[in-house]
Amino acid sequence: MTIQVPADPYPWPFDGGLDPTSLAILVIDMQTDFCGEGGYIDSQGIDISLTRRTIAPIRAVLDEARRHPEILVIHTREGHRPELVDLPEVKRWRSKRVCPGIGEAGPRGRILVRGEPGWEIIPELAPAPGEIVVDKPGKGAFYATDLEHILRTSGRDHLVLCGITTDVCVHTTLREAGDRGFDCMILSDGTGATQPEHHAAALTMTTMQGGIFGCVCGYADLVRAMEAL
Ligand code: C5J
Repeated sequence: MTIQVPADPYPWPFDGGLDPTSLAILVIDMQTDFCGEGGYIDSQGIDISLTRRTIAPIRAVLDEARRHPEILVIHTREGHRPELVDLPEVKRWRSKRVCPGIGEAGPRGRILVRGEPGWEIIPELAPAPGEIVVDKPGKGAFYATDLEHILRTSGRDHLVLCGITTDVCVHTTLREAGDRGFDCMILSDGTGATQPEHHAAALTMTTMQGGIFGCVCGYADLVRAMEAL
């Protein structure tokens, strides 16, 4: 039986049925700095319920994916080395314009610095033993990481993207993946942005022109499809 996810604007994957051996689930940057109390986003006065709304949907997807050992689960973390040698000066400068910037002290340690409490993945979505964690210095998960090498080596052509934020790290990764020939699907309720209109626009941009960057579905449809594997 061929199982496809009823996504918008095409049933996913585009080239046949869902195959756990070619599927990877990317959980992007579910770190305290982006969705926890005292993290980077919270320190900017932004309502973290906008990013925290993704936790339950992602958890449901992970619970089901973990029942299928052939599905590859990859978590990413945005962050910089403590010496900040991998932090471009312009990124540091921009980040300081609204609140304590990247590398500076915040309530959850130095902001977006590897090893600090704020940089950790939130406990609700902690990687399970054996799941891959990719540390990235940029917004996209392909830049300056071994993500592409891992995906190619393990034969993954079909990527599910969830995490935060829809308009920044999720969309940058989506675009990087599309140019590399991966068939991508974003979870509409498993992603979130600091401005709801940006979230909506990022999803619309994905599906325009026949699915210029991929397609979009709700987490429950993906879970149902995985249950049927
Ligand atoms: C941001 C991210 N928003 N993970 N990072 O700076 O989207």
